[in-house]
Amino acid sequence: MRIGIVCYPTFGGSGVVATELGKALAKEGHEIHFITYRQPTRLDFFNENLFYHEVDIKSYPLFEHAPYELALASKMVNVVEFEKLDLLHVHYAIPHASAAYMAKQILKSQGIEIPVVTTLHGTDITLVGKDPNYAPVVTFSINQSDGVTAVSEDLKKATFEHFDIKKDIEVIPNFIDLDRFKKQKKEHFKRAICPNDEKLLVHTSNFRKVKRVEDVIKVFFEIRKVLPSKLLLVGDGPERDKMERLCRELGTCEDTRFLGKLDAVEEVLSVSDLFLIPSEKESFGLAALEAMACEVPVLSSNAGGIPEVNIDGVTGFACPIGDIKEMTQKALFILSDENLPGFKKRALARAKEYDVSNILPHYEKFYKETIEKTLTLTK
Ligand code: GMT
Repeated sequence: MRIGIVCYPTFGGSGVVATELGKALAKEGHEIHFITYRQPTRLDFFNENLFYHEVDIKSYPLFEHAPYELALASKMVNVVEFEKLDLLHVHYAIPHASAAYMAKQILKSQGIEIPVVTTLHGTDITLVGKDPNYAPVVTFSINQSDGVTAVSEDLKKATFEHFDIKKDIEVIPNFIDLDRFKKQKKEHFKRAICPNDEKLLVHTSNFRKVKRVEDVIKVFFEIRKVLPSKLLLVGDGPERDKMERLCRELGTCEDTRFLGKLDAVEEVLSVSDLFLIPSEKESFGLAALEAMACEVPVLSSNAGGIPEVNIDGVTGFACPIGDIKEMTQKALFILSDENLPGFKKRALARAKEYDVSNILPHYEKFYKETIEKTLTLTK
């Protein structure tokens, strides 16, 4: 198949999933055309089946905000026409689904029928999407998509709750490439950070409010009182300054390191003992899956779709949002010498279920069905 993939090119989960999906499809022989405003962060290797089309956003003194959605729709029209695409797959509804709708209508006027698949990722539904300033367009463009997928059962449920959706939504969970995300031998790194064999805790995120990074620091503050441990915070975002100040207030700076954005996050995960993800909202929690693939148990909140991935009491624990006391108790339970090996083993076993080789066929099947359905309807 010839597939156009539209996504955010940044470190965010939806962009990562879209890029990894494109790379995996290209390896299977499909021709993949990424359409976005910058080279996706994870589009980091050459494959003869991978192409990248940059959306050029022209500004003009009259525009306070350059109309990205128009430039994107125009680019989609252009790429579908000239590359003879079979399908457009847009990740994150805003503004990709509505731009795809516009592109579809323009192409229709030229006698070209292009099926559109929209994948819902989380905040496009649970936070930004349901805002009344966007909701009518989000509802309309989801209903106009030829196929809709969501990354978890919980997100599917939330979509029906928040919007008047007339379409079926197929749940296709996120996935992981276990060839890349696996425990690596990085003991020298562990010794440098934990010279006295302390336990190593890690959190990775985009440091937005919904991630509740303050809970990571508070739980660590409590754990550190009873168990020698260190904390690594990977990523960057709007809350980072505040979090650095919180560490100073609590006096945990000595045992905490802010590593910023890291490409090779699997190297850090390889030496970690516990991954913390106490989010307020989380449709899936790809970061938790990446940790589990590196044999790291997960201490999470029970928000959204996280408990579908992190099985409570098996691969870690999923605690009530903001419950520092319970999170601390459960973290200490996991980190005990007798429990840790079992949690690590089960985390890896669970991650294996999400290997890309298991999930990719679901997307391929869904594409084929959507193409057939769309073409039958328009005959
Ligand atoms: O977490 C973010 O804010 C990034 C966001 C995105 O769209 O880039 O992540 C969402 O999509 C990921 C991939 O499907 C999911 O693993 C995350 O759980 C989801 N984030 C939220 O729902 C907050």
